Amino acid sequence: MDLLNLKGKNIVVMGVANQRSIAWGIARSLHDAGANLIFTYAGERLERNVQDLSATLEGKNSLIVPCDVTSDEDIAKCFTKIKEEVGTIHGVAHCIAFANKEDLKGDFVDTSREGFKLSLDISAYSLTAVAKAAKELMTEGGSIVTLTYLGGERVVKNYNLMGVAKAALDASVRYLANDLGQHNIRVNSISAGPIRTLSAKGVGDFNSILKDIEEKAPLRRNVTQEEVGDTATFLFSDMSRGITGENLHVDSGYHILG
Ligand code: NDP
Ligand code: N5H
Repeated sequence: MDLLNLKGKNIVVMGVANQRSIAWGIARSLHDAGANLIFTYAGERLERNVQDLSATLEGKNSLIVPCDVTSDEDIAKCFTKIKEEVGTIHGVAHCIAFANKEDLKGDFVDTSREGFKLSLDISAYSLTAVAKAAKELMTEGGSIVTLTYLGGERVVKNYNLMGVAKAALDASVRYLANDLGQHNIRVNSISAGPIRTLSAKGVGDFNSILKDIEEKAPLRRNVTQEEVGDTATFLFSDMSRGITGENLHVDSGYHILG
């Protein structure tokens, strides 16, 4: 019996920058479950990365579409192209966030208006803009999954502006779940433990953050892209059909600690 029921389902994966991306972990897990993947990327410099990575997946070539989520025009064009190519979609993995480097250190109180606007636009508002466009293509129901971090629930050193952006994202998940449930579209998030990706690069203290998890988290180890990917596959699958507006922590249990 195929409990996942993902074979041939069209899932849009947004936010593959390279092979370390959490989005790539999600893509591989969904591919193994038999889903048909559509990739979106922002910067032109990353188009080649996404092409090369998607070519490593067996089977037919994936559709790859540009989408800078700060642009309404890009989002509209992107989902129009996807509609032309595949018609119906069944899921979207939203793996996108950004904050200026200077807003990820020092005091949160020093955050600028422009930095705040940019980070909240890319990291939080984009989920709503994407959900609205995706809803039109989810004619058979669907599942939307985004990625969040513990720093949106409590103060985590240096996460600063991103913590406020994730809090907005987390609330957006609940309001979107409430709006879209009547169309059989579910909206959930995964709160991932720290994973060394391009975004995490250059973040001071990352090694000590990973070490702290190894010492204190209930599972006494860090999590991997594969583990987050498999949880996303669960959230896209029929196995999670009764779950919406939820945040699942894939963090070795670290969030339960006081
Ligand atoms: P990556 O650097 O691999 O991915 C971040 C992605 O965001 C990139 O593909 C980047 O594309 C994309 N992005 C940034 N700005 C835009 C934009 N304007 N339009 C479209 N895409 C954009 O890092 P991760 O895999 O770590 O990050 C994925 C998600 O996981 C993020 O939401 C992050 O907050 C979350 N997360 C990460 C954790 C970690 O420890 N790594 C822990 C918990 C959550 P481009 O470079 O083309 O702009
Ligand atoms: C407590 C921490 C460590 C400190 C905070 C890190 C926050 C990182 C998230 C944001 C999204 C990183 C970011 O925007 C970096 C950019 O300023 C510079 N990088 C880039 O532009 C690269 C090239 C592109 C690909 O990156 C993006 N985002 O476009 C949190 C960590 C323990 C966990 C973590 C790393 C969480 C998270 O949300 O990613």
